Amino acid sequence: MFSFSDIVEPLSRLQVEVPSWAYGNSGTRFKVFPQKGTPRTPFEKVADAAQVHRLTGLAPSVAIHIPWDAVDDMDELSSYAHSLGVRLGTVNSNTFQDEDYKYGSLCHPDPAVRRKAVEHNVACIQIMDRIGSRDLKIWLADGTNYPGQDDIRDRQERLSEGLAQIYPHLGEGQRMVLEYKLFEPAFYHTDVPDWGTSLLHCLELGPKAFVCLDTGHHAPGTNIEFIVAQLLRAGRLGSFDFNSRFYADDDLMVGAADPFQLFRILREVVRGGGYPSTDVQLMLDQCHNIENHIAGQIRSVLTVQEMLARALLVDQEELGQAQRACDVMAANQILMDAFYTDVRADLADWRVSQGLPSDPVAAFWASGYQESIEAERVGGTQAAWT
Ligand code: PSV
Ligand code: MN
Repeated sequence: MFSFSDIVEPLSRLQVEVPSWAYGNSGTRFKVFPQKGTPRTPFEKVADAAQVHRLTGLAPSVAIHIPWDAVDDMDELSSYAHSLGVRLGTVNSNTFQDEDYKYGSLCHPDPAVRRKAVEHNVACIQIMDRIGSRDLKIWLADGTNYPGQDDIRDRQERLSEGLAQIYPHLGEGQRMVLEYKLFEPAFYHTDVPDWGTSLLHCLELGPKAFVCLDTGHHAPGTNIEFIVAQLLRAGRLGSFDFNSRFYADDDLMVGAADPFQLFRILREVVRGGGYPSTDVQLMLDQCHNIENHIAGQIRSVLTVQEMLARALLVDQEELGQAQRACDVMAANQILMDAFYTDVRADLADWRVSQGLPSDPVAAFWASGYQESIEAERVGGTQAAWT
């Protein structure tokens, strides 16, 4: 096993993208509990996200969602982000909150609705051009609730056609990441339910299309690290939406439910060459329904760092020897030793060496930032997931 000093260099290259929507209010279909100081504008969301980077040094970019984060002048939002030491990252399109999308977007039976969804994605690419984003993330709520409601096969054809109309708009260095999700909001079938479906569409589209893996979007018990290995083999793992789940798409703080799973996933990312390369965008996709939005984000990026550190501690050479010798016990022990290594004190020291607070969550509470936004952000409409 490596020691902490061996892994400092690769570890210090970690960048976790945070989602603008994590700073808004969110909840369940039963209740959204508003929090004091919640941003009312995309500028305020970016300001909160910048706090996460200021205190951790790990979160230099903020993913935006269109139209939630559309402002008259996107350059201004981008410059504002830069002035706070962060930048705008992935652009997420939204084809799930307009009346027209009741029966789907890119898969809708009506060509006019499909055209509208294509045009929205093209408009998102134009925003990417302005603000210098690399990735367009497409997550579709498309699907059906009842067997026979629509033709599953026709919907795949429509999807393929729609994606092919969006794809040519991607410029040099830009990519499309197609996210899959097992179910919800559709309950019978979903048009992009799994990594295989996403991958097939990406392969059809061309080299700028990649799969986005949201850790909350699988059936319970799914071996997610296997999917990671497979997509990296195919060169098509584009990004992660990290979060954690106990039951469905819970969007809880990453690592909260199963830190060992997060470790296994990150180890497979390292093993497959997905890190420290930045070709795999590590992003959070979370909702903080009951915990403070900013503190929840800080904790989450720190957890990714902590589990990545443990994953980097695995000496691949040593593990490979045990594996090739079919030494089951030794191989498993090598992995578990890395997982059980407590790196928290080393990480605190590393932060101090970088001029960062040793305990970023405590530093956030001590900074007075929360009090200041609670005092300033009075009136207006608080941002919310819906
Ligand atoms: C809905 O499940 C979802 O959480 C997807 O994971 C997207 O990434 C996100 O919303 C934002 O559109
Ligand atoms: Mn997601």
